[in-house]
Amino acid sequence: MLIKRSENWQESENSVTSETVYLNRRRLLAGVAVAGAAALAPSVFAQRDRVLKPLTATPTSFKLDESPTPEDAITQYNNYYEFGTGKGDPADNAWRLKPAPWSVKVDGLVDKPGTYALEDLVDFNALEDRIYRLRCVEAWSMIVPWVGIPLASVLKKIEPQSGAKYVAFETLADRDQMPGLRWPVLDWPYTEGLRMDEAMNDLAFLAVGLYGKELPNQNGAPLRLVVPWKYGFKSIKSIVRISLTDTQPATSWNISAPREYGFYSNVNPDVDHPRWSQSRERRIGEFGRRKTAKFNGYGDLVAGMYAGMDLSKNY
Ligand SMILES: Nc1nc2c(c(=O)[nH]1)N[C@H]1C(S)=C(S)[C@@H](COP(=O)(O)O)O[C@H]1N2
Ligand SMILES: [Mo]
Repeated sequence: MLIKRSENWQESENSVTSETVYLNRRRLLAGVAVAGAAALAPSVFAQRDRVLKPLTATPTSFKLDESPTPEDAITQYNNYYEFGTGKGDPADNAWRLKPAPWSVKVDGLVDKPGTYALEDLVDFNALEDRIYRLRCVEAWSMIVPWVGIPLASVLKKIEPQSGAKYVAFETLADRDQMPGLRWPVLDWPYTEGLRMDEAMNDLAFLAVGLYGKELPNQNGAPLRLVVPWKYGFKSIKSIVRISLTDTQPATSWNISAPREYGFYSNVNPDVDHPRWSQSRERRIGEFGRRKTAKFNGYGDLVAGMYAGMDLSKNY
């Protein structure tokens, strides 16, 4: 029996400390730590140790009118349960992750299976800039300037067979690097999946960077999925395996709470989470709430894939 820790998930929603106050407190603590070098925690050192390399990126049409969420909010307020369930845990603990060298196992219904070095799977000369809105199931959102490549370009490289109907993804699960694995909060390794047409959609993206630099570990280095019309948990981090299947893959959140998290998880203001409304969201760094848009505002690009489906049943 899994120990359900979903209360933690609601924390940002209901806690007295808004994420703005929280971030200010983290900044302040970091400042204090730097001022008094003796008090500097090892993790603060280690976290700053990793020099993020700049990436060359080409702008595309995927831009938004809204300004990006500040970099320190994107990198200090995270969900990455392999490093702990608190929003600050990933930034504190993910220095343990070794994102290079990195390889990805490709298997299932593909003509080019094998273990690929990251650089052989992702063409680092063809990186794009994409500014996407990310909407978390906990009702907060941010605007993230990603760097990466379309998922479709990686799928073409591994040559899916005609019987392939789904793509399954797996995160690294290494207890030496990921202290959160000691707790059975989720079914490890973290797994996610997409239907083939969703995976081939122009918006589905594999990120290797943000703000023009390599991904920080806490954001899913060195390779993470970004599916902007779906709730944040579909955007699986630190991917070590991509499998093509003919049956719908199991996903970690669905296994942990099937009534609350379905396979599709499209952003939908009309379908409430059983324990809270999905009609509004708080943009990180702002007070007050905005209305949540169906498919997170990307409906013109993705709604057609769900024509004829009852999205209150296929949530
Ligand atoms: N492996 C893994 N991927 C994950 C998660 C996780 O806990 N483990 N959390 C998900 C959730 S719930 C969200 S909202 C996003 C958060 O991404 P961010 O921390 O880069 O904002 O990552 C998703 N990907
Ligand atoms: Mo999330």
